[in-house]
Amino acid sequence: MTGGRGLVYTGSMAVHDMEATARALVGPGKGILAADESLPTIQKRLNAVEVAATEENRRAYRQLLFLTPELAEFISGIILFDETLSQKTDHGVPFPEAITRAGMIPGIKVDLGAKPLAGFPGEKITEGLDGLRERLAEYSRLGARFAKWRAVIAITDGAPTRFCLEANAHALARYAALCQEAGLVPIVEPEVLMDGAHPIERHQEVTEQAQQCVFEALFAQRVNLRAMLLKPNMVLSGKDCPRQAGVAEVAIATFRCLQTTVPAAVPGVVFLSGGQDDIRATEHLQALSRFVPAPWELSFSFGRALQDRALRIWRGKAANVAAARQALYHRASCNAAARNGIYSDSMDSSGKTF
Ligand code: 5MM
Repeated sequence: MTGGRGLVYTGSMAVHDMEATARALVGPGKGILAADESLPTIQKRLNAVEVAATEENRRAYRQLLFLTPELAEFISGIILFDETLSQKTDHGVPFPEAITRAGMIPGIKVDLGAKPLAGFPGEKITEGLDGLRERLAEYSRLGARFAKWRAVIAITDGAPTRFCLEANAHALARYAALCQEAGLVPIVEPEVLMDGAHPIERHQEVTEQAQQCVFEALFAQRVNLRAMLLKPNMVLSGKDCPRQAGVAEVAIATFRCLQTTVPAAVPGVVFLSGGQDDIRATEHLQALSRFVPAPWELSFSFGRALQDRALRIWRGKAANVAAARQALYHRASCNAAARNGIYSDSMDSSGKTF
């Protein structure tokens, strides 16, 4: 079977199914929960609330998130880490199946992390292409229907270099092409970090360059733009910049960047939160909704901005699971409302502990 732009279908899902999955992931009022922390990252997150990062605690924490009642009202899909894809609920149901039964779509992070880029001190390249075709076939067999790969771009005086942007874009496009060959929808994530003292204008300039490189590479490598999602950073002032841009300014800079770089064929843009305060991330999403209807759906694929409060409530105690789930449900509902342009401060100032 062949699809748009001559793609040959060899996986378990036809091209039109991938396009339908991509659209479902950005369906009305829904966004994605990123729960794909790698081992070092989940260790950091669990240790921060004084929980040991054992395999069982990682499983228990992910179970808390995934089995949150009615989460599918606001969450379309969940990104898992390799280990999690093979783990099971207390009742022995594999997580991908439990997520599907709950009405959400399971996905998988397939990159192997950002490593130092040889010859370019301070810059990083994301690895994981070797053997990826085989890993994707296995992930698909285990139930994943979409995938994610994150490139990490830092801003310093001399960085990012054009070489770093192009090398990461090339890898993102190689990954995306392999995903589509396997019938998985690729989420393409070029993250320009908010670390640094740069003004918002510099973040906008670099984000625009990074996204331009990504779409040039995707086009060159014949990726079907209708069967993928872009996961970008919002355009922000550097964390240590003395002047912090306001909410409206962030929304305008972020939208202008997308307008300049993202073809209309892409069904959706799902923002990462990148270490922003969770409520501020929701406010930014709400401010971006003023640009709707845009050529693409504007939604979220937050990790920390959805999970942080739930994690801090849980602290590894079974007695706290219900309250932690309420906190996750609440943040998901706020971000879904923000997508629809109907979030208001009052949703977060109702006196609840979360
Ligand atoms: C959940 O964190 C993801 C995995 O990070 P590591 O590979 O560093 O462990 C990360 O890619 C995440 O999906 C995105 O950055 C979005 O999460 P945030 O917290 O930025 O919204």
